[in-house]
Amino acid sequence: MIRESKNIVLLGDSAVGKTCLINRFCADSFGENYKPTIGKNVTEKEISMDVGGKSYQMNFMVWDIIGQKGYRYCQTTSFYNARGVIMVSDLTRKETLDSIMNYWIPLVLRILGPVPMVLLGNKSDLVDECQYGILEIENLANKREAFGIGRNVYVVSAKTGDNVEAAFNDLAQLLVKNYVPMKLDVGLRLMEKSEINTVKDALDHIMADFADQFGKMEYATPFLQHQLTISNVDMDDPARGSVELFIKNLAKAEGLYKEAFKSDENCKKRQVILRYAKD
Ligand SMILES: Nc1nc2c(ncn2[C@@H]2O[C@H](COP(=O)(O)OP(=O)(O)OP(=O)(O)O)[C@@H](O)[C@H]2O)c(=O)[nH]1
Ligand SMILES: [Mg+2]
Repeated sequence: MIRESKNIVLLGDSAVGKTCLINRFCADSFGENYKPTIGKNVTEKEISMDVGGKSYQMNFMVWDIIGQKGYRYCQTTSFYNARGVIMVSDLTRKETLDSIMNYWIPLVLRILGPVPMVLLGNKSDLVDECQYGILEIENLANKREAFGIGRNVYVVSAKTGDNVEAAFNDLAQLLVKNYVPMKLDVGLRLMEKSEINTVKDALDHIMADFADQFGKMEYATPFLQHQLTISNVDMDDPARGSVELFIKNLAKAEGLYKEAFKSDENCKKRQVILRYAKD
């Protein structure tokens, strides 16, 4: 018996069903209520399998991260040492397939390189609403040679559970069969001043900076979540006033475990970042 432990991450636009797929795979459950993921959550799952006549016990650490576009720096800090990727699109919204190519794959290539990957079209239970099928996902997967190892595609449903286990197991097999060296040169590089155009960019930068100082995004997530809620921040379209309040509330929370001067300094730095935003 060979024991392995691997970090994998699910990526894809908001509301494609990443959290539901993880709940289905790890806990065999499903909920209709949509609660956007902010920051990062980690779930563990053990799977056993045979590869090339050897039996493996794989400890999967499944990472669930913020899917909203525009939070590139939070996304980067959340998945930069993952070893495999599950790319998720929503069969009822064609634009979620397009953004795999336009947004998610370029981000993965930059941060991780060509790691093992499977591509999913989720919500296959909504038969009448599907805008595309497995062929379109296959076409995408075959488009560029270099963007991932494997690139098998599945049409799945987190709701019924159809094909969910098969897809995760496929990635597990890819991870056992392929040794991919870790890219060592990537860490958090915060945005240049010129890259901060919108309040959303500034919020992205501030959250990533907070998580970086905290240690890890998964530990920072409950704090960020709470402070965003009490500051009334709308992640889709954050208002400047709410982000100002968020900065103050973060500093208050940081004051509980950091020296006062450090939380003041952070507060001032983040106010400057927000001032770069032009909208
Ligand atoms: N019918 C159907 N609905 C689904 C399926 N998977 C997810 N949903 C619904 O889609 C919505 C979004 O699901 P989530 O898993 O929260 O989406 P997400 O990708 O984690 O979204 P973010 O955290 O914002 O990035 C929820 O209302 C789910 O109930 C599915 O297979 N079939
Ligand atoms: Mg989610």
